[in-house]
Amino acid sequence: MKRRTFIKLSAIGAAGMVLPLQLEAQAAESSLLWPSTLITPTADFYILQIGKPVEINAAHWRLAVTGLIEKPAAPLPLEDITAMDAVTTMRTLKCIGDAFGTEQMSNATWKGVRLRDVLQKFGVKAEAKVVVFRCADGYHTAIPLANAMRDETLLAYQMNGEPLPTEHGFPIRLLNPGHYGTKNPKWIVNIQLAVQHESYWEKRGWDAIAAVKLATAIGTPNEGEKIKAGTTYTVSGAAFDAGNHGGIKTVEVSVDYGQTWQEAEIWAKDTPLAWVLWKWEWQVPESAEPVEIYARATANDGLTQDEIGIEAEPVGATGYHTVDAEIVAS
Ligand SMILES: Nc1nc2c(c(=O)[nH]1)N[C@H]1C(S)=C(S)[C@@H](COP(=O)(O)O)O[C@H]1N2
Ligand SMILES: [Mo]
Repeated sequence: MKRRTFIKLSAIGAAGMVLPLQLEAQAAESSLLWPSTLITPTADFYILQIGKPVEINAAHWRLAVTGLIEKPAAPLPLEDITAMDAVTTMRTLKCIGDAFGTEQMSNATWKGVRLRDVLQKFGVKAEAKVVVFRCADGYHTAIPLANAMRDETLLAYQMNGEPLPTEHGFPIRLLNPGHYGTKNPKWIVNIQLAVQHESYWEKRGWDAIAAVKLATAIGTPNEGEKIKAGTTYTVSGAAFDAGNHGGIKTVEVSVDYGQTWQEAEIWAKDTPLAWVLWKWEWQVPESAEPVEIYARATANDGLTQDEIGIEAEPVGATGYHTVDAEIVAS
């Protein structure tokens, strides 16, 4: 979707959305920001998979748990999963292939059960090292058993208060904290305990662990945007570390090629497993000239993003997001 269409849709979506309390005050003025809401409306949430989304009939769907388990049992119908203790939480997903500015990053509120609770029904054998997810579209991916057992690792069946939409993995998808989209499989039909597994994207050269890297995205201005000289312009965006560096501490913006940095205001945040949204009021100079906007984040563990970046393939991009804009006479 093109950025401009996206902004319009977000603004419409935001009007009908229930915002967390601390955001209500900002909502009115935030329509010129991107992202403009902490929670991405479901209709605007990015969608990515190897083929077409799979339409699954919940009545016929079952979740099989197989492999190195102690207590083989019949596959679980959806009702058995939704009857378990549930967790509701905010979680941002980001694609490992997301070069800055491509917007393959969105945030939602999800409801689901702990993967650990499901695995414990079947008993995990001591020799199991990985958990393999096989999906209805032929996708398959594995995560280390230690990740699977984390408190925050969920099998989600709701997104933003509704059953998971087809595009996002109905009836069940994995939410694997700290890891890029590749490790958050949709349309799961089989969970297998195993010693090792080579996943779909690993076979094609991408990283097996896929830990999210500290990253900052500039949402406004757009690439090539014309900004009026002498006005106040709000530079805005999102920053995310998926909790891998203790969460985002500060975001800074530079309009002089990184010589000086100005601290942005973090105007919306929730858990470290969700992005933070930031904005910075820029007193645009009087002179018409090209300008390059840089943004970078510092995490709570002290790590600051580096100017020297790496390409997304194979482990996920690092470096600053930079946007070329133009100051024009008003
Ligand atoms: N079954 C299945 N799950 C999948 C994929 C896929 O191709 N098939 N793609 C993964 C990738 S690469 C990403 S970035 C996320 C995107 O999730 P979303 O479409 O809900 O945003 O789904 C992940 N889960
Ligand atoms: Mo992805």
